[in-house]
Amino acid sequence: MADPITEVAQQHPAPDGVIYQYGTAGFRTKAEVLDSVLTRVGLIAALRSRALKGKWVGVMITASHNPPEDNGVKLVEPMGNMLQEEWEVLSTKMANQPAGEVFKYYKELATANRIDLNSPARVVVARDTRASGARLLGCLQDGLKAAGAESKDYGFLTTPQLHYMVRCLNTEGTKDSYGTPTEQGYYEKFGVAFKNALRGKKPSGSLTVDGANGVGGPKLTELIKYLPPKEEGLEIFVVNDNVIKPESLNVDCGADYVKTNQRAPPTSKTGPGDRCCSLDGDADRVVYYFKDTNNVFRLLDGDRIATLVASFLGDLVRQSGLADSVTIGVVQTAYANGAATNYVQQHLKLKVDCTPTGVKYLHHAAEKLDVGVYFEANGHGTVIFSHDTLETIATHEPKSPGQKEALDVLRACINLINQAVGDALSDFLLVEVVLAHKNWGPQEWLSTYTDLPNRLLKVVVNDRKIFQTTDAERRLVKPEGVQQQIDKEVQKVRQGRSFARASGTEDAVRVYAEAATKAEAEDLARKVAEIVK
Ligand code: NG1
Ligand code: ZN
Repeated sequence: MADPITEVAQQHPAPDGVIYQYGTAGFRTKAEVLDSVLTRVGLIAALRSRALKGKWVGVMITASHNPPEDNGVKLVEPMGNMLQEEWEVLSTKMANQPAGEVFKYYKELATANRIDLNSPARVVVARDTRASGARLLGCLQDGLKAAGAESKDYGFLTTPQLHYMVRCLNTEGTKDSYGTPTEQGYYEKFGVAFKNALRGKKPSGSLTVDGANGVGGPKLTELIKYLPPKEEGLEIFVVNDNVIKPESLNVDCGADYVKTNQRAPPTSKTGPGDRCCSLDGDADRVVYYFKDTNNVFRLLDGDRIATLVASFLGDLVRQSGLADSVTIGVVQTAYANGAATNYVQQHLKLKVDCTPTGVKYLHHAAEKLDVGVYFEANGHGTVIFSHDTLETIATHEPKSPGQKEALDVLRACINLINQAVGDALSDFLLVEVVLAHKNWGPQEWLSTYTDLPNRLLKVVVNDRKIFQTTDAERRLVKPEGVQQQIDKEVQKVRQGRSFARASGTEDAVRVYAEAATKAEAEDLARKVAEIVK
């Protein structure tokens, strides 16, 4: 009889000819070819937990903003961070082993990483609302069982909720305890923090939240029960929350639709000045938008959230009397609008770091700062505070009632921010707190700076792997000569900036261009797309 691991690998064979890769967001592709991957991710998760002396690691089954027929899976480290890069490589190798080789590779990994295969392994699992989720969960559990891992299934959760659970489970009962590892614990923590951060300020009007017909909708409906009643707090309308019809997930709604098409979901019925935001399919991304008085759609994307939050935290730090001991920095990618970068550097006078695309790079750069505000333009991000900074803020003695007031808000904001990972629910509550304190509506927020017109294009090429970049993906080193051609086009337009890079999640090259006018930005993007084609 075969050993249990070979047996499950053979029960869930990989289809011929498919090559898998653990990319910026884990494994992600058509759900129908993912069974074998899930089983092997079960094996890897067990090994990863054992390598970490039995700490809980997480497995999230989701394909975020991708279409309903896709699915994916990503691993979560014990503190709620994304999987270590070295293990991404091992996961890719495991996913591509022939079934007969899986057990051998499993043992090889154990030997190479000095893992005792009889030691405990603990894995927590959750999934989004995709139709394929239940089947893929079964494949994952087969892998976990074969590897002898203890597992905890939270059912449906947003991705950030799963990250939260992992961090809570590993810090339970310690001085770094992050919260109670239950859904209720999550809602209570963020509900209390929201109330404390508002400190009696009432957000103006209401907020309409588009749940992308994904898991974020019902989870937000639950969270609302833990927020202050609408008379004292924020009135929230949840729309596009149809999870009974999984084929509607991310279709004509959600953060990616809004950001890519620069328009509200067609079902949107809000009037001028009404605040709206859209989550993505697993609720780790959020973008805001509204119609101005001329009924023109206005987007407030991740860059805007970063600038709003950085400016607010900067004020609180100063008003608390902490300006000399705590510095704030903003981390962006090349997709950040040039006007946002300029605003942070020139107006807020804060440092900006630029990293390659992918939250793990931003998170890593933000970890080096006292307070690191990081957001991708698409609305994926959060704020993290260093250990020393948390200590400084916790122990600071205010010298006036004004300082105390600011310090109390700052401390509440720290609790309101999901520091494990970008979390659309926690992010939008934070935005609402900032707007309430500043007494701003979306128009005031938009008026802080004017975005440079820009265009993002997806170019299908023969082989995207030949496109190699440097300088945080802002310049191509290969294919040779291509960057020089791009530079030539960029120089022809005013305030021009453009770059091309291979997508990490789709089989395409993305071209970004911005310029002083819409026409120039569109033209530049088209020219650069022609060059890379
Ligand atoms: P790729 O496909 O590598 O551009 C996209 C997003 C990223 C990030 C990842 C993971 C853009 C331009 N790119 O990456 O920001 O969110 O997906 O979800 O939005
Ligand atoms: Zn997502």
